[in-house]
Amino acid sequence: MSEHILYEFNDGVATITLNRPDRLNALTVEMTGELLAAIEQCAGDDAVRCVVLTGAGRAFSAGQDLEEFLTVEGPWTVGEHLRHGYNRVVLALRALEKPVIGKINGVAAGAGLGIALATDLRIASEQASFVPAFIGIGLAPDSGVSWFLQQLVGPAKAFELLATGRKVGAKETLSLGLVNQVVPATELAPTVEALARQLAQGPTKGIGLTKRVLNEAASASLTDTLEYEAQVQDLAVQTADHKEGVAAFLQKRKPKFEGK
Ligand code: T3D
Repeated sequence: MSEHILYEFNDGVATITLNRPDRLNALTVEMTGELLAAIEQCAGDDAVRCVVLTGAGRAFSAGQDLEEFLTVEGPWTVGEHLRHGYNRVVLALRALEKPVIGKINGVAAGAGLGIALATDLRIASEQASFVPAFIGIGLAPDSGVSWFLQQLVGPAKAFELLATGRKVGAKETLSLGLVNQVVPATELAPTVEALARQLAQGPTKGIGLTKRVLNEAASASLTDTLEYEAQVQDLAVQTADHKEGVAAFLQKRKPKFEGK
């Protein structure tokens, strides 16, 4: 796709790699735009049934490139920069109705942490860590980090992590529920590959609708969620994969989902 955002496609799985390893995949305005374009490509291509997001080298991403941050000139405020860049990336990941696996190969900091937490599930290497780096440079959280952390670990822990900015090692990310699994570095690629393959062979529309319901439920009442689930289920029963799933169950065979 570009020098700093790599895009590969294999067997239903698109892999997007942040590729600026000498800067720990720190994100520039250009890279953020290219990342958004890669996510949009995944959304528009029916052949893509699972997405893996990772970083090249020893980091997932160190967040905003701080050298660029100092030198960016133009009419935009930082708030406008966020609205145009990271906010759109985070929302695009949440809106993408396909499973997105965060393959957390190393440190994820600042906006890089927001992007990692916007994936649907995260498999981390033992060498990975999360650094809510904002406070280290006197900033408040952005890129959704306040929202995701509060959802995942509750307000008191979220405050502790954000106000201290301390590094959270892989073991602790697992115990806090920030990642789904931690594996030795050498096991990261095969573990993610096996899971991505499994998800890519699943009922993609049903998985997408599951994500839609979870997104909505995150900020809705139980009453509203029950109603929304009922509406979404009306859509799910119309999918070919639902019909295949029921037929396969009754015929006592393995379903063959086509993602339709
Ligand atoms: O306008 C807007 O949109 C504002 C948005 C802001 C969102 C944000 O993301 S704010 C947060 C920005 N990120 C940070 O503050 C993190 C800065 N980096 C670090 O704290 C550390 O590098 C890490 C904890 C991530 C990793 O530490 P370590 O010891 O493993 O690596 P290192 O030695 O610090 O970094 C290695 C190299 O990468 C180093 O360059 P060098 O010395 O080898 O030439 C370092 O300068 C560079 N690097 C790391 N992070 C960044 C970076 N270069 C530019 N920007 C970075 N964010």
